[in-house]
Amino acid sequence: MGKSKVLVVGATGYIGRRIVKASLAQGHTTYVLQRPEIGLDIEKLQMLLSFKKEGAILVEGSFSDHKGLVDAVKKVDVVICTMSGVHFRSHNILLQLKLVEAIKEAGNVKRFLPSEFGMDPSRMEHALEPGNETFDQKMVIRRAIEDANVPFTYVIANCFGGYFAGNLSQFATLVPPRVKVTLYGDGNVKAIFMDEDDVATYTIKTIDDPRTLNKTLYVAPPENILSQRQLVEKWEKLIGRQLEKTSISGQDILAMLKGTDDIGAKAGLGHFYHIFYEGCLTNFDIKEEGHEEASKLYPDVNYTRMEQYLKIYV
Ligand code: NDP
Ligand code: GFR
Repeated sequence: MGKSKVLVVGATGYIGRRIVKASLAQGHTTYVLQRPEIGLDIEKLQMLLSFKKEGAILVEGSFSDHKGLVDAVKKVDVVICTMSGVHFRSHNILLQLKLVEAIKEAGNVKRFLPSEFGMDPSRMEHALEPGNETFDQKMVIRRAIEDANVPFTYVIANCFGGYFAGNLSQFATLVPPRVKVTLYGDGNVKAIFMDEDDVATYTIKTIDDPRTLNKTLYVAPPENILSQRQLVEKWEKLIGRQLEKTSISGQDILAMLKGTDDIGAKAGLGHFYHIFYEGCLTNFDIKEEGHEEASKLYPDVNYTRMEQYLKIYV
């Protein structure tokens, strides 16, 4: 049986574009949803045309056109959705319900990967508002998938390097500090930092793997399970000097969350709190819960370590 044909929905997005690239690189016939709603967004159109140059097939479709979605889904075996899920960008996770409906009606899809790619929402029932919204909505999508008996894999990608490693996990910036760094508590809580291209590679690796059918795939390679302090040490080695370190308490973060009206900042602060004070990414055993870890299933992937990932920021 040949490689699955793939449809990527949300293809011009931050992780979506990387998943299109990985799907093509791994030899899958790759369809990309071209939404008429992008209108005059020339960057999106140009990116879609660049995918076409790389061999992808553009297929018109819109969340507001059920039949069009069904027709698009009927062309493939696997559907991957990378719908945005962050407050300071458009926030449309629930639109995926229309995709689930289309997949259910089409009846041909062997695997659906909904837009997860972050923390495991099934472990975030206690999450702080308003960041909890993303997790609650992802759970609504999971229930719709499972109620419709749509085969699935949930990909838990932990922390994208671009949002959490390049900045040494500093809040409200995407670049690393060069003089002083703020640690969350003692900076020793373990998190998991991932190169986004590796997340895409593992995602495509898993779509035809029976071991992850109707399972959660955690992307948690051992050498990328690091504390913030360990991440800072890698940066200090790269720049050849120590940073001055200050510490912020969990209570201070919660006070900052309470003290701002910016919904994106509130959501982000909540996520940072769960990750760097509660250790929500590493305070459980993946195997015990019957799930799989990507670097164990696909040891041939030479995943990017954070000392490599940080080099571009020097
Ligand atoms: P983006 O913000 O890049 O958006 C992805 C795509 O969503 C867009 O390109 C667009 O698709 C589609 N989209 C957005 N609004 C609409 C709409 N109104 N109608 C139809 N489509 C829409 O998403 P990210 O890549 O940042 O996030 C993807 C997933 O990754 C989310 O689940 C998010 O929670 C998670 N994430 C995880 C992070 C981590 O650190 N682990 C960090 C950031 C996100 P199109 O290309 O068709 O225009
Ligand atoms: C780690 O898992 C996730 C991370 C997730 O499941 C969903 C969303 C995230 C990211 C968000 C992506 O945009 O966590 C925080 C947020 C990114 C963010 C970073 C938000 C506000 C900030 O000030 C910020 O500073 C780097």
